[in-house]
Parts: sequence; structure tokens; C-alpha cells
Amino acid sequence: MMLSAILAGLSLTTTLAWAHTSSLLQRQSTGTISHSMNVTNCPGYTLGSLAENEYGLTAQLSLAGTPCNAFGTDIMDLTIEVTYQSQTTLHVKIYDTANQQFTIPELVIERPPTPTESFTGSSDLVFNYDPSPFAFWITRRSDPEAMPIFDTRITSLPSTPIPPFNTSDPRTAFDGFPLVFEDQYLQVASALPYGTNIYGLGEVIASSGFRRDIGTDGGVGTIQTLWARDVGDPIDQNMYGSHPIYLEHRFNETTNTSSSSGVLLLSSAGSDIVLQTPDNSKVSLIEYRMIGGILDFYFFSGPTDMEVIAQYGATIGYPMWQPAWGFGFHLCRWGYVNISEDIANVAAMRAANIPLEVQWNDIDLYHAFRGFTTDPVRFPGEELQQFIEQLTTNHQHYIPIVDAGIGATLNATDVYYPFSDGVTMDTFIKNPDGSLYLGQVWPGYSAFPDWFAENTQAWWTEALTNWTELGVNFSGIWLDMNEASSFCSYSCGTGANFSALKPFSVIGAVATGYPECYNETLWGPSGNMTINGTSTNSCPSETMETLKKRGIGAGGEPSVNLTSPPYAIHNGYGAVSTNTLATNATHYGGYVELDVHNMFGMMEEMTTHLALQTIFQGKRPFLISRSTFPSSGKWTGHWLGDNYSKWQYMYLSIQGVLQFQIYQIPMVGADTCGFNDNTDEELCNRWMQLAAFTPFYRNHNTYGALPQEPYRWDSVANASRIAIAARYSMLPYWYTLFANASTNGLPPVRALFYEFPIEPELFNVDRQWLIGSDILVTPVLTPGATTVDGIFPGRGTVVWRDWWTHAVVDANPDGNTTLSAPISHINVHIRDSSILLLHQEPAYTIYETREGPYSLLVSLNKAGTALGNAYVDDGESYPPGTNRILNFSASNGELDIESTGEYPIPQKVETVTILGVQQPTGVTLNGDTIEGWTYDGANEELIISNLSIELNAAESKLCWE
Ligand code: MIG
Repeated sequence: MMLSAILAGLSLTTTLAWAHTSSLLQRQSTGTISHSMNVTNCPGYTLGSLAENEYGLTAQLSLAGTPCNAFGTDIMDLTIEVTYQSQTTLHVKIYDTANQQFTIPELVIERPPTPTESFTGSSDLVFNYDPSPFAFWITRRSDPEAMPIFDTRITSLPSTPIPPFNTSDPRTAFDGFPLVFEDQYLQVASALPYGTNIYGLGEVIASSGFRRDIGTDGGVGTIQTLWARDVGDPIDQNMYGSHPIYLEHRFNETTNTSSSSGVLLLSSAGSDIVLQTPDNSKVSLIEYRMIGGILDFYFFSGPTDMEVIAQYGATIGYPMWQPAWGFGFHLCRWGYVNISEDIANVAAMRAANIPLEVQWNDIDLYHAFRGFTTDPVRFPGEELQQFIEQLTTNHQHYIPIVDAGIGATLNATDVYYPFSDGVTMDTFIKNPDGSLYLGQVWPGYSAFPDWFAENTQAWWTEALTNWTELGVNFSGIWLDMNEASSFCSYSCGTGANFSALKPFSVIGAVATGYPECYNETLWGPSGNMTINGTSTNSCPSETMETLKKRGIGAGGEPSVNLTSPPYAIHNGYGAVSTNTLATNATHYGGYVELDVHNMFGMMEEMTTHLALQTIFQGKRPFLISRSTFPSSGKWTGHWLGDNYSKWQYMYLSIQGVLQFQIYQIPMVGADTCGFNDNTDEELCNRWMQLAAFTPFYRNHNTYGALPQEPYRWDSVANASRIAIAARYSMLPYWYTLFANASTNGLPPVRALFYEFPIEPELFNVDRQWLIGSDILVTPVLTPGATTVDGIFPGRGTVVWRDWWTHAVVDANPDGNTTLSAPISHINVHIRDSSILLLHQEPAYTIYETREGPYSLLVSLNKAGTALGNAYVDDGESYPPGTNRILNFSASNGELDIESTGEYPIPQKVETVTILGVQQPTGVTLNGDTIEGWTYDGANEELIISNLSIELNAAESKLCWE
């Protein structure tokens, strides 16, 4: 079928009338309260029927007394399953034995398979428990006496009053931390070392910085709410994504050692996660409060920060492979209102000689704000097509936005296939009565894809495919509004005056099919159908085992308050349905929005990624998306949302980039120069430079703000050319780091302490970061500055050299060093002991850059040694085709290059720069004398040029003496 952008009789001005409510900090009214609202009397559980097996154990937990029904109904019978998943990962799952509570289906997030060997006697982590009252704790096998990594035996600790949601909220401080497992409220808490270092638990912009605030004596440091929300980058509130994973960097002052661990609570439930340090207790603690689901914990043993992050990746899935071009510079704004502006923009970038890899369009592209359309007047298909062809010819790319809400048609003559096909193919979220659920987004009343529905993948792939036929030959996709955002609350379109849109009458029938394993006893009569002799309710095949086992969640449970759960999470908008879908909206399979809300973005990312794999056979998709969840990195990258053109937000973007490395979504970056408000020359100058050293590099601006493309000011143009050239020369390094992320889960961007774990002065550092282990970035973050203070890790043991001049930094070993930082200059330093493969001639596009020759940069340490490696492939194939691994090592005046793999690298290494060399007398390559070298004594720099080192050769040897 064909998509048509022709929308008969539709006025283009009607749809902006709704106020965007993102500034409304309306609080939730708690409604009728029939619960005790206190956990003081919650009885906890008793463990019985313990059965050990090869991989761990299972047991039953029974409620140990009178139900407290604090914020729901206590569940009497629980099952605990402990699985020693691997050497490093321990899985503890506590669920209701009846399987009514929502559990994330395996089809949505693939879980690690059953272990192939037993780790019960050998794993790094050990599960310990008390049967009555049931409590568990996780220790390191190597150090059983140390304070556990996680420890729920803290019921007697005094607690600090958690600030209530609002002053009339009847909830008071909880007096203890019993294990509570109710249908609408789950609570579990663990002791942590006093004042320990916690990172993660976002998405958040934390006023405390990258390191989370754990509170001081008697204080609550952090209430992190997880509830996906469309909101312009607030501080210390819930926002777009939900990541119930933390990294603990535990430092022992006495022994001067550190060991890190990680904890994932794999749940999509709306949650408050509280970090606090109770009075006089000499411990800190973390407490989870969830409004549904089960307790599905994974513990990671580290013991390094990098290993914790990698182990988390091994559990939920490593990040997708990025196409090389994705590392280019991206340019976007809301308000390129016609194709001429795109064309002019691309030309202006070229004229200013500022590399532009990807031109983006925002919703301006759409006809009447409807996704998968193009405006026939402002973006005529043929012109758009020509424009994109021209980009393609120049090795540039185009990315359009896709909004989650699908505009509903207005009347019978209104043609819009993404909507009408969605209705026909039954791909939209429903009201509880089975009618079409409608919210409001830019196009007006809008339906929302139900990513659980059977036909959604086919429908979505077709919508994207058809869009390319309209001339939108995109190279990648930008997913927005997928919290999902709706500018009204509850089912705001239902009952609206649409002459042609009567719920369900449009498709003329009530749905008759039901999900696999539909249980009539639990959920009522199904209108069971028989097709080909098989009941449509039956559990069809073995692969559906996990479906059979999992609970369907709140939708299937009696007397659950879907709209106003008794425990009010600290959602910044108040009620859980505000500015998003109604929490009683229902999904295919019987799931309710309340249970699956936090996964809407991730499921859209998965569906879109799979669609792009179909459209671009054999090529790596490129996606950037706003709302994320564990495993999102398998499908997408992320931008940090609607920040402000403020210095503060430029600084805050660093913690965002660092956080998303933990979340296994390493392709991340902020709207460079700032989104909301107008930017200025100085901020944009600094920001264009800063962001060039973060993974996803895009300048994006809001509607109506002053233009901020880098060519708008000469100084910004200059600063951008400098920074982009450095970025493009480092591309082989970035690319290698990302290959490591996709194969091992290692984070490309690192907090300083990951590399220097026993230097406590680094634990709070989030004004600097490391790219891999070898590049240190120290940006200017304040206006009017000509210097910047930065710390050089290693306490004097590491030689840090300036990226631009190669001069050794005279670094203060005990604190900050003040560096010169005039406008258009960003401080970047190279660690010693490192060897980087670089592109020698950064060019206008990534393609042209990759076509050019290589160089090597060797930064020797005081002992004269260095190491490095590089992963090289064609930069676009999926699954990745052949590759080549280059291993570099230098010592005793010799640089060895070892090359393995099948991928042929036509480009040669033409220049080798070696830093830290004493005056040489001669240079040889594979035994042959080389003449073309120069030496700079001041920088101890040996530059050997006009080389032609063949990277396909198994071995090469460059010597100097
Ligand atoms: O309601 O598409 O975060 O990047 O420019 C605002 C318009 C919708 C929000 C995104 C922003 C984008 C804007 N969108």
C-alpha cells in the first residue's frame, strides 16, 4: 500500500493549540486510601522448602504474620530462585508463586541462558540467608568477613523520614525496612558501607554530580524515581529513561584498595529508589520502593568498575554496532521549516569548511505533524529526494524524526495510512474496554503503537519503508516522544467529536483473538475461538514456556488501582498518567500501561532497529532515541534530551554521558550549544569543542531560538574545525572502543576513577573524563575563562602530554593543575604507555577520512614502553564482516605492529610520532634504514614521516636508536 501525505481538508494550524504541560509540577492526589500506609507492622517472610540444585537453589517464602497491606495486598506465597549465573553474576529472583505480578517477558529482554556449568562452589559471589525472618546477603567468596555487597538484614535500623509527596500526603516515615511484597507495593532495602560511592540509577541530572548523594548522618541523599517522563531536563527528578542499575565503587582507606560491584533490579515498575544514611547507624543504605512487578536482582562481582559495567552488559545485552559514519558531526534544529533551509544549511557548512556528516530534520518535515509524512508544500517529495541524493553523492547522510504518537484521522475523507492501517492491523494501545486509546500529541488526537501486538513489527516496518518511497531516504532514525509523551492526561481523546472515529466501529468488529495462554479463570471469559482445531488460548509451543510462566501483571489482578496506585512514587508530574499514557491503557497480551510504561521507548527502539535491518539489509542501523531502559543499547543510541543553552547544562552533560556508559548505551551526547533558550558565541564555541570528545555529536536547537549552527560565528566555526579535525583523526580509536563495547560491554567513555581506582580525589570528578584509557578531556565550563583547572590522575606516576603540542604537562601530583584555555582551545591530553592508531588526514566526511592514510601516536612512559590496539573493519556491515586486529607494543627503542584477521586494509601508516624518546641517531623499518625523520628535543618527540607501513603484514618492526 502507498502512504499519502494528502490530507484532505485539514487545517495546518489546528494542532498547536494544546499547551505542553511539561512545566506543570502538579502533585498527585492520593485518592481514597484504604491501606495502612505504613510498613511498621509488615510481618516479613519465612523461608521453607529449600531445594538446592546444580546452579543454585529454590525455596518458598511465606508471609510470617498478619498481612500489613501497607500500600496494597500482601502476597502470602513467594518463590525465591537463586542462580549462580556465571563466575561473576548471581541472580536472585523473588516472585509471587502464583505468577500474577508483572514480569518482563523474555521476548522483550532476553535473559542469560541457564548456566552450562555449576558455579555454586566457585563463583565470586555467595548467596547467604536467614530463614526467619527471611533476609539475604551477598558476600565475596574471597572475603566473607567483609561487609556484604548487598544485605537485607537491616530491619532494625532507624530510618529517616522520606519527604512525602506533598504535605497532605498521609504517609510518614517508615520505621524499618522489612521485606514487603504486595500486589501494588514492593519494598526491599540493603545496607551499604557508610558514605560509599554510588553511580547510576538514572536517568537523572543529579545536583550531586555523577556520584550520587547518599546522605549524611540522619539524611536522605537521593530519591530517584523511575517513571519515564517527557520533561525538559529537570534536576534531581525523574525524566525520560529508567535504569535500575548501580555501580558501587567501594574504597577501603585502611588497606588502600578498592573493589566495585553492581546491582541490577530488573523491573519496569514505577519506583522510588532511596539512598540515605540513617542517624547514628554508621551505615548507609539503599531502599527500593516499587508499585508492582517482582524482585529480580542481578549482582555483579566486578571487582573493577569496568568489569561491573561489562558484566551488566553480558546480562542485558551489549550495545549495537555503530556504523562509522555515526561518529561524524550531526546538525539539527527544530525550525528548519522547508527544504531550502536544509539546502542552504548544508551549503553554508561546506562553505565554512566545517565537516557535516548528517543533516537532520525535526517535525517541521511533517505534514500536519503526522509521522511518516512530508509536507507537500514545504518539503515536496521530489526536492527532498534530490536533496538526499546529493547528500549521498557527497558521502553525507539524512536523519528524520519519528514521533511515537500516530495522529488519528479526522473524518472519513482524511487519508492517513499509518493510522488507518494501525487500526486495521490492530497495532494500537487500547482502553480497558477494548476501544482505541487516544492521547494528544502534535498531530492532535493520537493513537500509540502497542509494541506487544502481533502485527506491530510488520506495520512499523511498512510505515518506515513507505516513507522512503515518499523521498525520505533516511540513513538513520531519531525516535522522540516515546515516554510516551501525551499532552493531556488519561484517555483524552476518547469520546471526542470525530465523525469518522468511533471506537472500534471503524474496523467493524470486536477483537476475538486472545493472547497465548489466556487464563479464563483468572481474567474472565475469553470468547475462545478455535482455528484449525486449536484453541486460540492454548499455549502453542515450547518457545512460549516463558510466557506461560510469567505473570500478566496488574491488568490480570483483582482490586489493583491502575490509575492511582496507593503508594505515590515521587513522579515530578504527580499522577502517573500526567503528560503520558493513561496507566490503565491496555496492551496485547493483557498487559497494562502501569506495568510496562517504562519500556515503551525500549520496545519502540527494538521494533525500529529490526525494521531498519529489514530496510538496509546487511547494514548497521543508526538510531538515536529519548526514552531508554535496560537493553536499549542493543537497539539505539541516546541524546540527553531538552537541555538548556546554559553553562550549567554543558557541565551537566558530562555526567549524562558517563551515566549512559554504565547503562550500556554508550552512543550518547547532549544537544550541543543547548536546546532550550538562545545560546551565545562563547558557550557555543566551548560546547562545540567539548562535545567533539563525546560519542554522539549533534548540535540541536529549539523552535524559535536564535540559530546556532557552527558557521554562525567565525570563532565558533574556527573552534569547530579544530575540534572536529581532532575527533576525526581519533576515529580509529573511538571505533575500537565501540567494538570493545559491542563485544565485551566495556565503556568507551570513562570516569577517571575507573582507571585510577584508589585515588579518592577522583571519585567525584565529573568535569573531566577519559576517552578509553588514554585520552583525558578537560573542557572549560565557565564563561569568561581563559584557564581551566583539571586533575591529572596517577599522582605523578603518569606522564600526561598535550594532544595539540605534545608537550609534557607539568602536573601537580596532589590536586588541580591550571591549564591555559583561551577561547577555541580545549585541553586534551594523552596518557603515557599508550599507542593510538589515527587517521592522518581528517577530511570533510567520515568516508573521506577513512579513505586517507593512517598515523600512529606513541606515548612512552618513563620506562620507555607503551601498548595499544585497534579494531578495523568496513565500518558498516551487519553482522560485522571480516575485521583486522592490530596490536602495537613499544619498548627498548622498538615498535612492533602485529596484525591478524581477514579484513584487508588498503591504507598505509605514513607517519609515526613517538613521544618520550631521547635524541636518536637512526631509524629502521623492518631492518631498512629510514631517512625521513625529525626530532624535537624540547618535547622529546621523534616524528618519522613518508612511511608506507603495510597494515596487512603480520608483523612490522620500527626501531630507533
Ligand atoms: O514537544 O520535535 O526532545 O529534541 O526538537 C517537543 C520537537 C518535541 C522534543 C525533543 C526535541 C525536539 C522537539 N520534541
